[in-house]
Amino acid sequence: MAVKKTELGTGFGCPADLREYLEVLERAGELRRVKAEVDWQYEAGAISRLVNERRGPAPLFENVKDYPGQQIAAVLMGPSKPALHARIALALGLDKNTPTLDLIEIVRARLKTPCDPVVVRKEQAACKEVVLTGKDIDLNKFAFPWIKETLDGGRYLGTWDIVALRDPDTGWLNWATYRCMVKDGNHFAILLMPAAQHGGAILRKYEAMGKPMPIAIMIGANPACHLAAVTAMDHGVAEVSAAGGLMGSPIPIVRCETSDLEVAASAEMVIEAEILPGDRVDEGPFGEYTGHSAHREKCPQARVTCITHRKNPIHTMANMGKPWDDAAANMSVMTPAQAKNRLEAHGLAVKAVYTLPPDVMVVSLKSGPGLQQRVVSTLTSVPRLAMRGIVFVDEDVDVTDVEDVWWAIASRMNPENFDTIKGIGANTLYPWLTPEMRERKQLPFFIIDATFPYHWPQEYRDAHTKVSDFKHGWTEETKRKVLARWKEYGYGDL
Ligand SMILES: Cc1cc2nc3c(=O)[nH]c(=O)nc-3n(C[C@H](O)[C@H](O)[C@H](O)COP(=O)(O)O)c2cc1C
Ligand SMILES: [Mn+2]
Repeated sequence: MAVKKTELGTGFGCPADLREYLEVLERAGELRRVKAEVDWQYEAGAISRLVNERRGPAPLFENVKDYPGQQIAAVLMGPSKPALHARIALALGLDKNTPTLDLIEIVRARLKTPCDPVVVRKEQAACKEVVLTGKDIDLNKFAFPWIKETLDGGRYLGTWDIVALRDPDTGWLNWATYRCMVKDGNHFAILLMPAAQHGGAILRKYEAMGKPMPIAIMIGANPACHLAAVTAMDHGVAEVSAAGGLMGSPIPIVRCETSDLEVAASAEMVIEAEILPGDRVDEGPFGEYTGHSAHREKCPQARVTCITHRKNPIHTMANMGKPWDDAAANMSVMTPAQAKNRLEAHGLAVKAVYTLPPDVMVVSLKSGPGLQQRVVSTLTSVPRLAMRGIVFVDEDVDVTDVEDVWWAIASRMNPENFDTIKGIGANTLYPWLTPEMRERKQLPFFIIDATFPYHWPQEYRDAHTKVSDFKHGWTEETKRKVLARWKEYGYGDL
């Protein structure tokens, strides 16, 4: 059985496992139980993509064709309405209407106080209720969805998953979200991007030693673990300890059956596997978070060595696409929190950081000598913190509001303040790459500085840069009068 939260405490009142999270979502109106029979092939995918696009409550498919007793939960941290990040706030034990920038500040504080996990015995771990080994291993027994009918190359067991790997030199346990495509009953392919991500770097070490790499895929762990697994942590940092910090209590973990990897004891399912040196297989194509499909590529192949799961396991699905999805919604909180902490650690003061999809970081600050350049070098030093480009705006611009950010670029950017840095990115999922960039896995990075230069004298600013809007165009007295009479003018509904 799962370790009860009373035994460990859940610190900030975060849900202790996926099932508790689903209850929290339901109470907050953020979950829809889909009782009608739904096909795991294409149909669940089509529904959950529309839910993303309409920012509806997360669907829980209770009646999946061919798989009685198994369910699929989708869009678990996708965009909501009116509060975009409602489900992420609930995952963190907070009010669903917590404003985005407050959410980022809270995450920032919690990331500064990591909490190491606690190892529990196999009998205490819900993820081991059923253990399948040898001939009983068959990935086809499970309701893994084929998401996009005309874009995806197959069924995906992992989209909203956590992949556990261990650094063979230091013992560092890395947990990260990487997509996994089913190949046959006991093989899957995994997208481990070699240059940008920790998983690819760890695999290189095993392959250099000519050793198989143990790997374990968690499906449906507690939500704090998923938030940590998508965050660009520093090299050597265990995401499971960051997850403990997010929860305010240690994450119960348990040892795998066929390796020394440790996984979340509360997970719905754990797929243990190994990657043999140099074993590659086609992965993809896959409709991705860039809002475009990503090509098929040779990727590492994993051979399943054991599957453990809860009775009646709940599978999970992230449904990537334009413009918002689980990745964009949670990374727009987690990545800025991590980035702002890093800037703070380097003594760089900025007002706010946000990530607009896909992968554009927006930083508001009081422009200063060399400040923007130092922010760029600090953020680009960690792959994934700033992937595509950075937009600098003045402090009066709301970084979370696309319209405000675009207005700042369109009205304030001197075209001479548009820069590129050649060859620092490594993400090959972008649709705009030239064949050469794809081949070299080296991408340019853009910098848009839409701030007014810090050295302009006040007199020059006053003459040219005052904002023309309600806030700045009238005295407080006139604005108060107009607001007081607003209903009288016939605008009570606005
Ligand atoms: C839904 C979702 C799917 C993702 N899929 C992948 C993937 O297939 N490959 C990848 O390299 N990163 C993927 N990511 C991004 C990584 O999870 C993220 O960059 C994380 O910080 C990587 O962890 P690492 O630094 O330990 O490698 C995905 C993120 C999300 C939210
Ligand atoms: Mn990592």
